[in-house]
Amino acid sequence: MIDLYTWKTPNGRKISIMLEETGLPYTVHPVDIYADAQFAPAFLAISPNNKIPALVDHDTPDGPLSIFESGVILPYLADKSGQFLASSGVRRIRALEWLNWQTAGLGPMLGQLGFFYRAKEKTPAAIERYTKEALRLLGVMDGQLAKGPYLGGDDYSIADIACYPWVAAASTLMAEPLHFESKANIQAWLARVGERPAVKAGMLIPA
Ligand SMILES: N[C@@H](CCC(=O)N[C@@H](CS)C(=O)NCC(=O)O)C(=O)O
Repeated sequence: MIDLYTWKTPNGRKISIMLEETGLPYTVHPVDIYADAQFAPAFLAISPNNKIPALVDHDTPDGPLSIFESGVILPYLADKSGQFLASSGVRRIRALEWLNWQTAGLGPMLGQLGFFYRAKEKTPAAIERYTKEALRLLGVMDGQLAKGPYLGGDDYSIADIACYPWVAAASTLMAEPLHFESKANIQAWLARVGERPAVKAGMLIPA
């Protein structure tokens, strides 16, 4: 059994989508980051950087294993289930490239843009900087999706699972400044990924 520690954010939903996709049994433990639950000592013992998502896998040969950082949790669950990441070769490398592109680039940049975009006190230089970088990243993504249906190529993978909750949120909350209307390949990918039952279910966790 897996214990998932998560909240209603794109980073959290990457893992609930993955768990829904794999069919691995899991229990959800909501960590209300707006009430500072991420600073509770019991949670910090699992996730010392005080961020969701994190999990504990109780079903390993060496006893319970805790993992934080979605960029590590996703390949772990893929390898454990044998799904959504090739075990070796070029398909594995391509999926891991785009997974890292999300965790190191797209996620942090959209996160910063969202913060400054919604802030009551406007900081034009910050909005300009993060809008420019988000547009660049989404342009790269649209170009990649012109070459194949999924980020890693022909196969749906953990790279798509990592990107989906972020891009779905941005396309709803910041459609205009990020010019989603001109990103046909991303729009088609959003529809393709978004219609998967496991994605629909994972996006609603925690309720
Ligand atoms: N690099 C981390 C980012 C996780 C992250 O930023 N989580 C946010 C919610 S989306 C969080 O827990 N914030 C709470 C805090 O910073 O105190 C990952 O990919 O897992």
